[in-house]
Parts: sequence; structure tokens; C-alpha cells
Amino acid sequence: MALAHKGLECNSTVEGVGFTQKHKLEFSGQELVPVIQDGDIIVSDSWDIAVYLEKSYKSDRSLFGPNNDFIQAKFVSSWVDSQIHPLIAKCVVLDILNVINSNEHEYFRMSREKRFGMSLEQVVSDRDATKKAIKQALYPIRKALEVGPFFGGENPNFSDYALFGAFMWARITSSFEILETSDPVESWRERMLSLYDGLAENAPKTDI
Ligand SMILES: N[C@@H](CCC(=O)N[C@@H](CS)C(=O)NCC(=O)O)C(=O)O
Repeated sequence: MALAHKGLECNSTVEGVGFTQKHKLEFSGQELVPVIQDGDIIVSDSWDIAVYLEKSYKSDRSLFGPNNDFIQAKFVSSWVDSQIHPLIAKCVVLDILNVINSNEHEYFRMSREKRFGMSLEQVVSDRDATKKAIKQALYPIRKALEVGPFFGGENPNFSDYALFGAFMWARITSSFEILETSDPVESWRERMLSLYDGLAENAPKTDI
């Protein structure tokens, strides 16, 4: 979404990077996605990638708004990472087993069960309660969306992409409906899906 926002073309690693295919990421000196390679420059981590794109590709389409609100965007992105991702994980983490290769199950289960301190089945055991917790956690987002269609105002910016990324992760890995259709955050999610000629809407879903 950040690349599309800046109007930059890219080629993605068509075959993807499985959880047990860390060798494919050796060039980046770390083990997580996303990673971009731009000529000789390699950048990993969504935030660092967005900052890199912003500083390297000046255009009238800033990812951080006309006043370069890096600090506010960092707040939103850290809030998503620390508060929203774990809640969404509590809805979808077991479903992820259905969309990854069976030879990755052991790594995925062990690493995530260690992180949660319980079995994946226990993590997702009360998804309806988690859904309520997500609705509550999204209260400030709902209030912000009363003021304008995106956190960026009339157009999205990195704060929108940071939160949307969490919903995209859920969308491609699970059929569990996290948001109620009447929730204004759901309308925002639909707007995000249709951006850039439906870039996100048309992103391949894993077989679910
Ligand atoms: N905050 C980081 C998160 C990076 C991250 O955790 N990536 C996951 C995506 S599934 C990953 O690569 N996991 C691989 C693993 O757990 O082995 C970002 O936004 O870039």
C-alpha cells in the first residue's frame, strides 16, 4: 500500500517466503517480512520501509501528511502493533495453520504457543469475547472516522496503512468476521480495499 501510495512500481517475490524458508531472507540479515530491495539498498520492517520510501522518493503524495507527522504515525503504528495485532491474532492464529504448508505447522505452532503461553486452541477459544474487545479497542478510530474518511484526512496516509495491514492479515488467512457490517471501521476497511484499483481487494487470498 505504501508503494502504491508513492506511485512506485515493484516486483514481489512471486512464490512468497514460507515460515521455514528463512534462507530466502538471508540477503536482508534478518528473518522477518516485509523486506524491500531497492538497488543496493535493503530495508526490512514496515515502519522503516515507509520512512525509507518517504525520504528517498519525494513526491506530492507524502506517506506522513503535508506536515510530515512521523511522530503521530509512529504512535498509530505502535498502537496497532501492541494493541490490535495481538487481539486479531486471538481470532485468526489457529486458522493460519490451514493456509500454510503442513511442513510449517510445527514451527508455527511452537513459536506462537510460546508467544501466547498456551495452545493455539486455547488462544482462539473465545473469539466472540475477543471480537468485543477489538470493537472497544477501536473506539478512538471510530471517533477519528467521524471527522474524515481516512486518518490522513481526505486521503489515506501511513496511519491508515498501518491499521489496514492488520485487517489484511486477517482477511487473507481467515474467514472469521472481525468487524460488524454496521461498524464505521468496516466502511473505512472497504474504502481501503478499493484504493488503487482494488489493489488490496484483489490480493490473492490463501485457500480458506
Ligand atoms: N512490526 C514488524 C513485524 C514483522 C513480522 O513480525 N513479520 C512476520 C509476518 S508473518 C514474520 O515475518 N514472521 C516470521 C516468523 O515468525 O518466523 C513489521 O511491521 O514489519
